[in-house]
Amino acid sequence: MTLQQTTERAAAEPRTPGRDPAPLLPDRRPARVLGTPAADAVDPALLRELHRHLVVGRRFNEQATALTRQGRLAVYPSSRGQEACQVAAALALRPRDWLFPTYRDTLAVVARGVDPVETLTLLRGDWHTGYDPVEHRVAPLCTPLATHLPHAVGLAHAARLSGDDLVALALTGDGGTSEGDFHEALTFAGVTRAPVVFLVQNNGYAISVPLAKQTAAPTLAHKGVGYGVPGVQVDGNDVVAVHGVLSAAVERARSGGGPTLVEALTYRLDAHTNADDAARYRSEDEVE
Ligand SMILES: Cc1ncc(C[n+]2csc(CCOP(=O)(O)OP(=O)(O)O)c2C)c(N)n1
Ligand SMILES: [Mg+2]
Repeated sequence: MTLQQTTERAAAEPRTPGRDPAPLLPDRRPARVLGTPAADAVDPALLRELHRHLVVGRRFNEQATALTRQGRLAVYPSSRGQEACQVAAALALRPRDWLFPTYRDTLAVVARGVDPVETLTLLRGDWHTGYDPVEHRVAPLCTPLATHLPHAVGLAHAARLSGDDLVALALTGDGGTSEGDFHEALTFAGVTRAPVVFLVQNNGYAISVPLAKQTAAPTLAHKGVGYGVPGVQVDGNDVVAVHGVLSAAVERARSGGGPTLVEALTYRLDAHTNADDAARYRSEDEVE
C-alpha cells in the first residue's frame, strides 16, 4: 500500500469516536454569580457558611506564614487570594467523597474538617502526613506536581466498579497541567468516565513562570476537549460561583455523567512560599 493509499484509508475510516467537541468547550466568559442578579437567589445560610470559612482561611494563611517567620514551621505555601477556591472545593463534597489536595491546599483540608495542627504537620517537616487520609477521605498534601491526579482517577474508577457512588475531587495548579501525570489522569478519566472532578487553580504562576510561558492553550479549561472531558471556566475569586460550578460537576460525576475539568481564575497574592521572593519576577503594580 502506498503512503497516499494509507492516508486515504485512514481518512475514510476514522479511528476516533468522532464526538462533537462543541459541548466540551468552555463558555467565552468565566462563570460568575457575585455582582450579578443570580446572587439574589443564593441561600443566605450557604453565604454565611462560605464567608465563615473564608474568614478563617485568610486568618489561617496569615498565622501559618507567621509561624514560618518564627521558625516553627519549615515552609508554608500561602493560598492568600485563593481562599474562595479552597473553601468551595471542600464544601462541594459530601462526607463519603475524597479530596486530593496539593501542598497549597491546606485551607481546603481544614474546611473539610481536618484539625489545622494535623494539616500543618507535613509542612512542619515531619515524615508523615499528620492526619489519617482514610478517616477524613483526604489524600496527603501532594508536593510532587500532579502525581496525585492519576491516584484520584484510580480511586474514583475503583469506587464506581464496586458500586460506591463517591466522587473524587483533585486539585492542581496551572503549572501542574503541563505535567505528564495530568495528561495520563485526564486520558484515563475520559476513557473510563470515572467520577472525578479536576479543579485547576490558575493563580497565574508556577513559582516564577507566568502562565504565558507555561502554555499556548487558549485557556486551561480548553485542555479538556483533547481528552473528551468538558472544560468549565469560573471566576476563582467568586466563592459562590466556584461552589456552584464544582457542586454541579461533582453531582454530574456521581450520577454517571463522567469527569469535568474546572479552571478557576485566581491570583496568588503572596510569594510561592516563604522561601520565595516574588518581587524578583512580578511587579508591585501587578499585585496591587
Ligand atoms: C514533579 C515536580 N516537578 C517540579 C516541582 C517543583 N515545583 C514545586 S511547586 C512548582 C510550581 C507549581 O505551579 P502550579 O502548578 O501553578 O501551582 P502553584 O504553586 O501556583 O499553586 C514547581 C515547579 C515539583 N514539586 N514536582
Ligand atoms: Mg500556579
